[in-house]
Amino acid sequence: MNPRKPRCYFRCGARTKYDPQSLKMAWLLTPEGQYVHPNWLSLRVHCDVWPRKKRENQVTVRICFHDKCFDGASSAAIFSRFYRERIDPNAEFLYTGMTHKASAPFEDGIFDGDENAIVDFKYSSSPLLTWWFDHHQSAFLKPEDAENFKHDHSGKKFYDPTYKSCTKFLATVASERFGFDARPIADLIKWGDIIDGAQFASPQEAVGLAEPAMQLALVIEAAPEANLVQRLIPELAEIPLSEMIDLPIVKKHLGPLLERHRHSVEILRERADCRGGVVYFDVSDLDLEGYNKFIPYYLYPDALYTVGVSASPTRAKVSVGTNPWKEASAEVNLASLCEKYGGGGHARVAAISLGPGDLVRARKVAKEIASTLRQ
Ligand SMILES: [Mn+2]
Repeated sequence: MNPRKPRCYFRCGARTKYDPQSLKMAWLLTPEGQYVHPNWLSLRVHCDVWPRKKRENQVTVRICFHDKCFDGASSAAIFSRFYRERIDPNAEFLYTGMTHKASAPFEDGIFDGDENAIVDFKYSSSPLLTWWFDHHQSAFLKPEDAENFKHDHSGKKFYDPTYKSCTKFLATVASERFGFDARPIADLIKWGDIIDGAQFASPQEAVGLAEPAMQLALVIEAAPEANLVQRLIPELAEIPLSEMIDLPIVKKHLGPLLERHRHSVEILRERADCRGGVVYFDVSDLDLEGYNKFIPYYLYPDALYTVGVSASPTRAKVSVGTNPWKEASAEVNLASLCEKYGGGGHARVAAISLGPGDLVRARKVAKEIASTLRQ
């Protein structure tokens, strides 16, 4: 299949060749005789503007992915492409973004597809779950879930916390076990691994945001638009990253977000308190949850850890990270440290999500963790 040419932009049969230049200009004629602006193309996933007609016997695949995360989005994109190429070319994909919440993440009725997949997110022991790929150390909410996974013999649920990204893990498993050709999306895999594994050459590369992948990651993580990532995933599976940032729905967010990013560097410069190798900051009074997590190391290249408190309408959050350009002690495991407070994550990056009204506790926990990490 030609990866540059999506099969069908419109469910009702209108077809168009993928050409970003002409797409910007041309209005498209639907089978009902209406003209539609190409900006509406991306609404096709979660919108009733275009009536969704399920073809008879068409398999629907519900993909739950780690929301507002480049690795989560690229894992969902790669899973869709893999499924279409190796399992069922006619499947319809539905996407649900998952966020780490203080309460249970899987609501009743969430697994409503003929097949249900979770990528880059916690395991669910629901019998409705058919595919699972994750690399987070804290992948199991309860010991019973880990036990359930251990006894799963479906051959479709995969876990490996040694991978730096779910993107690379998923692409590797799909290639080795299911004959998926990952070569056309090699660039996406490379950047998924760099971004989720924080494998940047320098803090300047991570904070400068010069690469298309970095700019797209910024939009995915911070664009204030509901269901944006769901709409980007189908494109991400098909077109190069350099073209992704030219899509109108990406472009309209990019300028303001880059501006905001530069502003957040200045805010953190004012707020950061660096002592004993730990940068502590509290931005919970500002609307800054999606700040770039490398800014503290850009400002304090010699710091070993950061502990930050931030807030959004849905949660208060304590983020804990290790300077990826420094040799940190192998004994310090931030996921284990955060698990003590009900959080989790990876050995070198972890977080604790509390209820939106729990700021006092978030600050107390953050200060405790900062003093534990100080030398
Ligand atoms: Mn990940």
